[in-house]
Amino acid sequence: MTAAPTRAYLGIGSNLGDRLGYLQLAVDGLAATDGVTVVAVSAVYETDPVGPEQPDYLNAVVALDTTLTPQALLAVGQALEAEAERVRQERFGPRTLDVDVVLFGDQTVDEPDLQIPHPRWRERDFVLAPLADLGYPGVEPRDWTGVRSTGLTLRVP
Ligand code: GSY
Repeated sequence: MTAAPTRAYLGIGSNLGDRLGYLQLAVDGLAATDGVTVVAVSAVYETDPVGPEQPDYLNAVVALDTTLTPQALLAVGQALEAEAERVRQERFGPRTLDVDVVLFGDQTVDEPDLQIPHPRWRERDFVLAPLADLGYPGVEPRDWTGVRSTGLTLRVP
């Protein structure tokens, strides 16, 4: 018997190089992962950086159903970051690809390397705007700060 899948929401962001290409790499990689079904991908937003001075980000949120554990899903995200040749330098600094497990059903995780729900998701308009776009319950569209529509979209394979 297989476990019932859990609906999870992953934030993806890029502010170096081919930003849209790296976001698409993340969506494609998630869709190709055993135990993951990509359900929907939000619109792509251009967002002011939160953290040290650095280029603007492209951000989106991926809704998926998964039979993986939160830790295994985190590992998938980290492998995709590595595939995008992300170099870990400054904390909160620029990156080719960031994949964050923001929400995982109604589960909470509090481990050194993984906190779910993401501790700052309710303060981050670059996460809330895409979640509102996906119709996430309790997140209503409003005037977001530092978040601009781009008209760009990501393919769901
Ligand atoms: O936490 C995700 C990486 N990140 C971002 C981001 O994705 N978007 C914006 N706008 N600012 C950010 N600062 C960090 S760190």
